[in-house]
Amino acid sequence: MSQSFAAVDLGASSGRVVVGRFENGGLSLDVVHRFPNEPVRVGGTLHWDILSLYRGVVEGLRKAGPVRSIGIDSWAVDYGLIDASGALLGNPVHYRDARTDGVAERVKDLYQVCGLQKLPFNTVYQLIAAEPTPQYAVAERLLMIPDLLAYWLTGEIGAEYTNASTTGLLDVRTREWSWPLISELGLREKLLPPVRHPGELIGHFEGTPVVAVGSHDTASAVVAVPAEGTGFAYISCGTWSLVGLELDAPVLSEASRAANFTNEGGVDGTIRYLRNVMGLWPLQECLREWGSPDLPSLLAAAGEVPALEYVVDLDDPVFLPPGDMEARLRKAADLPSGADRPTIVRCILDSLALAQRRAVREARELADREVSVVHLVGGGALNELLCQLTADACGLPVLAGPVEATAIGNLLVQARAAGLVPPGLDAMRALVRETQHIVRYAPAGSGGAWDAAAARLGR
Ligand code: LFR
Repeated sequence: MSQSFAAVDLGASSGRVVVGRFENGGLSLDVVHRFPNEPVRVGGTLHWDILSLYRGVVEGLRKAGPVRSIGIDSWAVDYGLIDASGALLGNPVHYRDARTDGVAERVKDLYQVCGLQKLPFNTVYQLIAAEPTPQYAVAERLLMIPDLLAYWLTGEIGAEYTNASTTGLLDVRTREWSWPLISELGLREKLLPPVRHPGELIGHFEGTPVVAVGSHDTASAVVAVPAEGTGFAYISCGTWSLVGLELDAPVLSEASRAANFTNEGGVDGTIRYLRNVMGLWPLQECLREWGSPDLPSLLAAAGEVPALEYVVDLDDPVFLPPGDMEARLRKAADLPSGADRPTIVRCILDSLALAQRRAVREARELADREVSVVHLVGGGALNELLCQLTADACGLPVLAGPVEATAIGNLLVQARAAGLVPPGLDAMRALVRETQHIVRYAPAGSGGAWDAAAARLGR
């Protein structure tokens, strides 16, 4: 029987179908299809082009050939509404759209129920913004993006747990929908489908099983963090940097709420205790504005720029929306008008390393956890300058890789459901350690310059 599995992994700027082959204790990956994910602004609203994503998924699955199963993950919080006939009611709205501006401020604090960082785009705030629309009035079900794609592939409806945990409507203690909160907010209970868990069979696509994985991309990425034991922090670094710890139970203290830490649901009942740090988004936006210049030479030049001369607070929501990123950075960092692109890139990376350091430090204090190493997974692991700066800023070794953590986590959960990998996160992580390329960055310097830069930002 084939030992191959297909991971559908949708990111904010592209989607991929990755085939993973488990053989002789090894795991080999083959990216069989890549397709763009280009948001579309229509009538003043920023949407995901969900049908083009679905086409990419189906084309990729055809290219993948025969596999034992299929798993789907994507970014979190966004959803589609379907009517009683199963038809999609409009294109899903992008979490960076302005429709949620000011909504969170109108809603009571939900931390004790859902344990989530207050981000303006959490599903709950999007739903409250959508409530007055005719689409909402006739909606029968809400399906998160991976659940919507799984529905189109299989005809089956459900809400995968790790992604449901990002909605703000799931009770962080019971791990079920919080019906009291849902009715208190005046939302319709019926919208929310039954919760399903990673490893469960969803249905079939052309005869191939579709299996629930950690359908929140960050949940899958954390599965593939090649850590040993519990004394580690992780950074899942791509468009966002998700910086935090893996815990057995949520931290719901007032200090944790005030520090805006999230308790998202992980695979195998773990809690992903983390903060959303702005990540590589400002760099990606600058590169887009600059017409996609060669990144390696830009990073090499940024490496020559003096360290920490210009830093910004990347946790500032001013950097959330798309467009005009260079102008926003210049203003926030008070950059001289002659500052060139390498200086801007250096400002972004120094600021990102600082924000990551802050999140690692706060997470360990708030959760009272010893941390001796930082694992940095995802596309950011390819950025050597960022990895070194992160090690220096944190004063801890950074183990960078795997780059494909999300797809690997997706594949591992499927392989485990098929009986190819033993139970437990440790077994999956051992397999990642044995089969994937990981680079160690030792911290350099005393950390004094980072303390001073943090003090300049008042953080
Ligand atoms: C990362 C991610 C984050 C989530 C953000 C928006 O891709 O899934 O975890 O907060 O995208 O959905």
